[in-house]
Amino acid sequence: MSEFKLTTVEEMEAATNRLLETGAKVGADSWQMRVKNQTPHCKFGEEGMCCRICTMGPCRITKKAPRGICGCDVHGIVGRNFLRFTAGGSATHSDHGREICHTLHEASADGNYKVKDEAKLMKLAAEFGVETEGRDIYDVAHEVAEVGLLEYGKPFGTQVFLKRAPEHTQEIWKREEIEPRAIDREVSCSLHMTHMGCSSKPEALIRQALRSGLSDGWGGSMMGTEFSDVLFGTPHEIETEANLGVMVAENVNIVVHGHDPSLSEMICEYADSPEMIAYAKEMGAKGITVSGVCCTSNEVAMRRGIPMAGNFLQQENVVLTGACEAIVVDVQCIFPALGPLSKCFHTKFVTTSPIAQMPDSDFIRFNAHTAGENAKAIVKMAIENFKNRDPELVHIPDMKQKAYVGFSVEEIERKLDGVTNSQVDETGTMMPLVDCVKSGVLRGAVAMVGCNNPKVRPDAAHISLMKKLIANDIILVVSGCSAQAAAKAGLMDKRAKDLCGAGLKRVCELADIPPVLHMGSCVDISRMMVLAARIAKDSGWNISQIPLVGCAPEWMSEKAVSIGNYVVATGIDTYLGVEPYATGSSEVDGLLKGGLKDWVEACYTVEHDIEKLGDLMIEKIEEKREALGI
Ligand code: MSK
Repeated sequence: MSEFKLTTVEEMEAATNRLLETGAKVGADSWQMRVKNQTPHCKFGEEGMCCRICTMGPCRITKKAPRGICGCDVHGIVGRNFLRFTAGGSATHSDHGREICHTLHEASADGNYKVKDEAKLMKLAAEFGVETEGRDIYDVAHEVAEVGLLEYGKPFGTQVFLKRAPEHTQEIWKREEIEPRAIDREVSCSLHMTHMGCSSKPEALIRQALRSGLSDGWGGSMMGTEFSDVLFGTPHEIETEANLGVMVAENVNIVVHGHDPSLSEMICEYADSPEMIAYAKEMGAKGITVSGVCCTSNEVAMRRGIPMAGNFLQQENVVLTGACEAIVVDVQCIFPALGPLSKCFHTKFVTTSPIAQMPDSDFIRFNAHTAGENAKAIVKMAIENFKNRDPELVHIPDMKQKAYVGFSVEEIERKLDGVTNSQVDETGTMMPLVDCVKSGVLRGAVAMVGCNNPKVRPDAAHISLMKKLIANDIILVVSGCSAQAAAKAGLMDKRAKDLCGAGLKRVCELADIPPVLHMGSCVDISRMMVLAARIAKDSGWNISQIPLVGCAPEWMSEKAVSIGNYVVATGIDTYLGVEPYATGSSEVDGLLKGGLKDWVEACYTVEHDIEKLGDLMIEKIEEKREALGI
């Protein structure tokens, strides 16, 4: 076995710089250049103090002008902006979940989509009160999908998945009046509350921000995760690779990007077919390589072992290799820059969703009925584009790491059973993990999630924090672009155990896991909520007592704020490396960074110094241990 060495951020940056040289040759724009043009950023925007929700303004709050034209003060303006930001994220995740529900509703024994995980479907049916006895599996699937879809607009009651939370958490949600009702209602209500002349009281706005976030994490996102598992299989440990070196110069390279696995699953299926491989050979390539960017990549990596070319701020790099025949996108986190950039190369930029339509792209409208044809057309298009490459421009950085991914809650449970002698009942238990934490073999856990953001040196915060935490016997569960940062660095290679403290190293050896566990895409943070709930139930602790914190050191999107809100509202203290647009109001900022504790037993901490951010998380974990007397 070759000697194991992490890939450093410096090495990744050098690879990017080399690609940018190619970009300069063909006159390509890049995010690195656009950041320069956009800084310094508008201070009013950064602090959340600009109001443009009616046409009397826009109003900006200054010492001289402490109120907008309607009389709203800075606290109301910042609070409203924060709530709108959350609603945007909640809507986005939840609509993704809804699309998956529709796909399940279309599934049939002889159709494009089938039920892959029947056991999970049956579990969901029981949870949703759907009769299964003597029924055809697809009848059950369709009814389960319908119940899921009704969660978006049901006139009465609260989200069905809330019952998965421990009673204590459910009581808090009820007491604080933040139990999410219908998913769409919470988004609508947020927009209503922030309309001109409605709420301007920070407490009311932030309470609704938590509620809207919860409708995502314990509603729409959870639906997205569960239904994806039914359709495409619940992830289990699988080996893959990460970083740009997964692209293969001699092959047709297709890169899938976005979030919804429905199309990418089909593309993987066709790209692997003997017919398409033969066609690629006919066109002069050796074969076909599908790799991914962002969360579509996480989805297909977790279920199929499809390699991960990169994360959010690497999306332009895949085109800059000059070896990308097609970058195929679905929804979310896609740079519109990919259109003009692809025009500098032979790359086809293929948009597929009416929700994410962009200039300079080939739009192939994808839907569940035509999924097979769509995927086949896209794979063929990429193959036929191979001959258009300019060999002079081809450069794929020789950089990749091995990664073990696929740690769903079910897989973590299975793996951790090997660690201690706890009895496993038929429904499984988290006791082995709890025992490790109690004994101090593991000090605790960090759920690290989120994006890249040019405000933070890309990937540096994720990787340095992970290294610090595992060295302190703190296990990581990760998702989204944070997961890809870990994989690119090599932290999902099982040999990374040698970078851990003695306790975590032992756990990694016994359970045969890497110290950083890939739990999936952005919607899969709902898996982390289920994991926390399971640990709480099995240990008898409240979620807020578990030596567990959340962290998003490089976050950038509205979805991340929605996530942060549901993680905090679930009782998990959350640490950020980038400020939300809320510092303009001492009242809103104070609530987020402290006041929320009185409502939901957790709050946010923001620290730009990444070293300090790590120290603060370790301190919090130790504080929680002490409070538990362990
Ligand atoms: S893809 S939301 S940049 S994690 Fe889910 Fe990455 Fe953030 Fe998009």
